[in-house]
This record gives sequence, structure tokens and C-alpha cells, in this order.
Amino acid sequence: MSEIWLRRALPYVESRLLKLKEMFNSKFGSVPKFYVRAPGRVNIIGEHIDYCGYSVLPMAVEQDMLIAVEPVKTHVLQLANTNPLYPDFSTSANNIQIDKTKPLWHNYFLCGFKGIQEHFGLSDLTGMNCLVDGNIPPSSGLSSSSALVCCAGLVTLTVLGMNLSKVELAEICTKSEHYIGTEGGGMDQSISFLAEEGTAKLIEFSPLRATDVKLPSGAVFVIANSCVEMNKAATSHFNIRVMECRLAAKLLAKHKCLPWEEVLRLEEICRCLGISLQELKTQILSPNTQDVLTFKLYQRAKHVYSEAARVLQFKKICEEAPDNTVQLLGELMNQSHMSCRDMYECSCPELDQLVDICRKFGAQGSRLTGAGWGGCTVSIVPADKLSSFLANVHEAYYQRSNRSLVPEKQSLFATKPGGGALVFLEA
Ligand code: ADP
Ligand code: NG1
Repeated sequence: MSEIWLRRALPYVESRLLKLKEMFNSKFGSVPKFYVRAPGRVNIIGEHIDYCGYSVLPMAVEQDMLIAVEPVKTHVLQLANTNPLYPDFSTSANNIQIDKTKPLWHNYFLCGFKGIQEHFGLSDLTGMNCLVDGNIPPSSGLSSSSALVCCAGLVTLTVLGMNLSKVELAEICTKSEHYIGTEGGGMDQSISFLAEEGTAKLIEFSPLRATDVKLPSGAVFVIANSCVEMNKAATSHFNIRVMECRLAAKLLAKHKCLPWEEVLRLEEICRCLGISLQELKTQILSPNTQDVLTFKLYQRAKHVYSEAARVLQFKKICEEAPDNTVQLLGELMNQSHMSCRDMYECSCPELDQLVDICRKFGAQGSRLTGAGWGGCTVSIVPADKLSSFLANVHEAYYQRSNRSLVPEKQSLFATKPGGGALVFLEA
């Protein structure tokens, strides 16, 4: 745990922390006692399989969530944000309510806060003043939501003066992000805590562990934002997929193969599982999938098993580093995108167009990253082609439309594996 606590800010956040300190002072009239940072991530390969228990291969990005904190004796939690899009919020620290039907920004903070409170079984809590500053593009598949949940969890742990391992923190934050309504896996929270600079990680679940995966030196990973935002918690796309996987697993456990029909009606699923509609709704489906009438189990399962195999192949190629490493990794990323698009149906026309443009201008492989239905792509680009790749993709996808209005640094950039969550005692 000690490696999560640093006396001084690291150079890459220093100037932001100093600004945060000033804003905190004008907002709350006092000086923060400490600062917490939790990074976003890019998932290189392994999409929509973490919640089925299969390993994924993400790395932390440099974009992150920062929170300046001052514990107070009032039992009131006061939240403010440097971005005026996210309004101030305050609540009693003793009775945290999270409305699953409204994914307002402060609810993500409350997920982390409540998760840690509950873990220690605490009821009488100190309050705190917090100022949040994030630079991860929201609802874009780079995990801004989990970075906020993890940051809030680590803030709460620090205020309480308690200790937990990074693995425990990741597991608590994974569980507590479910309070927002989405039933995701643990990829985002795990990499936010367990990331290390310079290496991607294979994240395995049950038990949770992270193993270094050395990415090839001759290639660069480039993130490109389709500029289509998709909030997971505001729609049911994400949870429907989770339910489909859950149902497919239950049917496979019972029958060893899935019915071949493309689309299965609720009644047929109940019959195959030998349960009533009521049991299915109360014991298996989430609140926001109660009205779904049909499910596509066969193609979802096909995606999950093939994607899980691609993750292991990707790791093996990185380890063995054959002459054509970049080409082989690119092929796996292309296959992953195809499976996400056709089998899992979590792409969108803009993502498909962007992936095509990236491949046309030199990417060996390109795929959607994160939940999908919008958000970002990740491409593997030979290092010597990087500058022409960036210029051409910028022209073809961003400049030819109003998308060029999006700040370039947030829409198209090369990235490398960053470090995990930290606490700074001074700015
Ligand atoms: P992602 O793929 O980035 O995790 P989600 O749609 O799951 O996207 O979550 C995005 C939500 O996270 C935003 O709608 C907002 O409520 C919250 N969020 C993201 N960035 C910030 C920020 N800088 N400050 C406050 N809340 C944020
Ligand atoms: P993003 O991209 O942050 O919305 C979501 C899930 C992940 C994982 C991916 C798809 C959460 C917090 N995150 O990530 O667990 O399932 O989709 O691979 O639910």
C-alpha cells in the first residue's frame, strides 16, 4: 500500500495540482490536505469479456481524474468540479443514496465513497470537501466513470486513515460501480489501481491479478475518438449484453450447447432453463432489462469465446516477439473489431468508418475500445509511420467535418502505458 502514497506530486501533474489548490482555496476558503489521482485506460484487446470472467489486456493512459481533498468535522460531503458542466453537490455523509435511474456525475463519486464505507461497516463518517478535475474524454470508452469511482474510493480510504491493498481497492470499486446501474466487469477499476508505467497488463479475474505484457517497441498505439458519446448507464445496451452472456452461460451449463435460433424469446429461454418468467426477471435480469423480450445468445457467446482466445494469443505473440509481431497483433485487433461489430453489435457507423480510415493510412490493426456504440478506437501503427498516420487520419476523419472542433489532443493521440492511482500529500 505504501507505494500508493507519495509525499510530493509527480512532475506530470504538478501544474494541474497547483491550479487545483488555488481553485480549492477560492471555492472552500481553505487548503487541500491531500490529492488523489486515478487514470483512465485504453483496452488494447478483450472487449466485453471481463464480466464473463475472461482475461483482458488494457493499459492506463495519461489522462486521469484528480481530486483535491480536505476532511471536515461536519459530516457533510461537498463536491465541486473544475468543469462547469458538472454542478456542485452536497449531501450528508451518513446516508448516501445513489439514484440508479440518473447517472449524474456526483453519483459516480458516491459509488466509490459508499463502497469503502460499506467495506469497513462504518456508519458515523467524517465529511469532506472535494474539488474534482478530470481530463479523460467522458463517455468515450476510456473509462472516465471508473477513474472517478476509483479516485473517490481512494479519497475515502485516505480520509478514514485505513489501509487496503490495490487488489482489494479494485475489487471494492468494481462492486460499488454497480450502484450506478451498469453491471460491468472489473477491467477498468483493476487497471486504474494496478497499472505500472511502461507496461500493458493482462488482467485475470477470480482471483484478480495483473501480469506485465511488454508491447512491441516498433509500434505505437494510437487512440482516435469517433466523437460519438455513449453513456453506459443512461441506456440499456450495455446491461442487455451482460444479461445475454449471463443467460448463455446458464443455458450452456444446463445443456452443453446453445439453441441455434438467432433470436430467442423470453419464454423459450425460461423453458430451456426450467424456470418461470417471474424467476427469470427477479433472479437474473437487471432492473433496466426487465422489458426486453428477445435475446441473441448464440452470437454473443461466440464473440466472448473467440475474443477470450484472442487476448491469450495477443499476449503470446508479445512474449515470443516473432519478426512479424506488429502484423500479427494487428490481425488480432482487426478480428476483434469484426466480432464486436457483427457478433456483439456494439459498434456504430462512425466507429466503423474511423477504423477503416485508420487501416487505410497505415494502422496494422484498428478496433473499437471500451464499451462501444461510440467512443474511441485503438490502432497499432508502425512507429516509422506515426506522423503521416496522424496527419492523414486527422484530415480524413476530423477536418472534413465539424469534428475538427474537438480539441485535437483529446481526439487523436499516440499513447503509452501509464502508471496507476496515487495519493499526493503535497501539490
Ligand atoms: P466512460 O466510458 O468514459 O467510462 P460513461 O458513460 O460510463 O463513460 O461515464 C461517463 C460519466 O462519468 C459522465 O457522464 C460523468 O457523469 C462522469 N464523468 C466523466 N468525466 C468527469 C469529470 N471530469 N468530472 C465529473 N464527472 C465526470
Ligand atoms: P467503458 O468503456 O469504460 O464503458 C465498459 C465496462 C468494462 C468492460 C467494457 C467492455 C464498466 C465500468 N466498464 O467500459 O468493465 O466490460 O465496457 O469491454 O462497466
